[in-house]
Amino acid sequence: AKFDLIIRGGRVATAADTFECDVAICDGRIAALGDDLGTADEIVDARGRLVLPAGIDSHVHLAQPGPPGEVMADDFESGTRSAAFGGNGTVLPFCLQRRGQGLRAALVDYHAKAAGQCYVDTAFHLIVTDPTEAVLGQELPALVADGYTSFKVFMTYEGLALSDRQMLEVMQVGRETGALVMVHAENDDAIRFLTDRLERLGRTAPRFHAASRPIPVEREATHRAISLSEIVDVRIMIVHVSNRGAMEEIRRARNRGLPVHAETCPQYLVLTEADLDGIGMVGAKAVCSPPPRDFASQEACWEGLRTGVFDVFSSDHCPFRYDDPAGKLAPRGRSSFRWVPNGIPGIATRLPILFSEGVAKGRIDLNRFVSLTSTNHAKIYGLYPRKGTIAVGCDADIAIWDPDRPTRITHDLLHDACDYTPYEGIEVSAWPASTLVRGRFVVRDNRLVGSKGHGTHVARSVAEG
Ligand code: DUC
Ligand code: ZN
Ligand code: ZN
Ligand code: ZN
Repeated sequence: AKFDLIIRGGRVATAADTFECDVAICDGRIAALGDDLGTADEIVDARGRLVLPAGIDSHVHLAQPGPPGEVMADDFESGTRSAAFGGNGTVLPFCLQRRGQGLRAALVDYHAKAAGQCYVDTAFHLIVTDPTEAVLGQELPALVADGYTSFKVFMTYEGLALSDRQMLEVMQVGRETGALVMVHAENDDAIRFLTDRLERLGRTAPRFHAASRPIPVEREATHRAISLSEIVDVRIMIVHVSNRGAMEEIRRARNRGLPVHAETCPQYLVLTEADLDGIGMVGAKAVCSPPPRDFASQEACWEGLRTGVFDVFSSDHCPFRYDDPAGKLAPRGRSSFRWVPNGIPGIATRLPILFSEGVAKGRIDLNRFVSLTSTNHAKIYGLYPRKGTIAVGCDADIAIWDPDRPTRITHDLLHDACDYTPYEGIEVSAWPASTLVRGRFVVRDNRLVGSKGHGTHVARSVAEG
């Protein structure tokens, strides 16, 4: 046969266009688009379905080491499996440098954990926590040249946070290499001050997590991160933006022509701080940072998705089991929210939530959905045009959606290794039924058919402006 596979009769959408056509695949790549393409070893009937670029989730944490006793729920196997069930073809997990550790050494650990385990493709970002002279002068520039073209810095968390001076030093490497610097923007001193004060008042339940990191904490740090980036003249990405105040800082910076990108996440669209309430420790299921805010903040995030303040929509999948002393019920977490592991799962629910709340409800159109969930991730993080669109020559990373498949989110649909989803019970109107990675079905009609080890690590270029 002329092709390996033809996906026939579906409605194809890219970031730019929506059209009906067949998609022919050969040797893992898209070989032709059109009608009457000829013969193939296999024909898949996609009539009545949407054929979209597979999701790229550029913000996930898998098998990330934490403080002693804390274990992340998902490793590379379960995390990439869940990603495939949620319509994703590529995920970008973080490789965390531990203090005292070199970046190369950290990468060796992560590659060992990921090797042969992945169902979808991966590409690591680095997290710089210890910017020594060797890291700044040698390791980072060499790693950017090797295709690790983005790194994250933290402005908060003991053991992770960098000083402003250190941020500037790391940003300078971004400037010199063309790499993108991702920033977790929250004011560490303010969080500590507020946390200490809450604890003195006995306000230690999970719901006080939100009060310990109010909007000004995030807005101030966002402003400062932008200012530091302006001093160095480097492109940055403000990750997991939760509210209008931080968003306005970004909008102003962009209106001044600064190269500031921004990301928001599902938790800021469909959760609020009320999800941190509940009997006992149940609110710990929604403990993430920045915390979910209020309905006005949700509306602000939708506005940012619509108007282009946000370039990307990612999950920030950072899973800890709930009913587990190595997870959300860590013993010391019962004494204070301060010790509850920060982060929530969401790698499989990101796309159905945005499709359903966004496209189906008329807040964004289908092409914007594709840019926010795939194309822009590929462009900003240096995977384009290999990934992120449907065009001849691209990797055949495709999600086939049932555009009209009302589904109630339950944890058992997600196939991760966590034991809950913060989105339990939410009704979505559509679901990605099948996911192909480089021309092979990983999930087919909601069943796992791929093999772990099909997913490969992808080197990235420095991104387009
Ligand atoms: N930041 C993240 O990006 N993920 C989880 C926790 C955090 O603070
Ligand atoms: Zn072939
Ligand atoms: Zn973060
Ligand atoms: Zn994260």
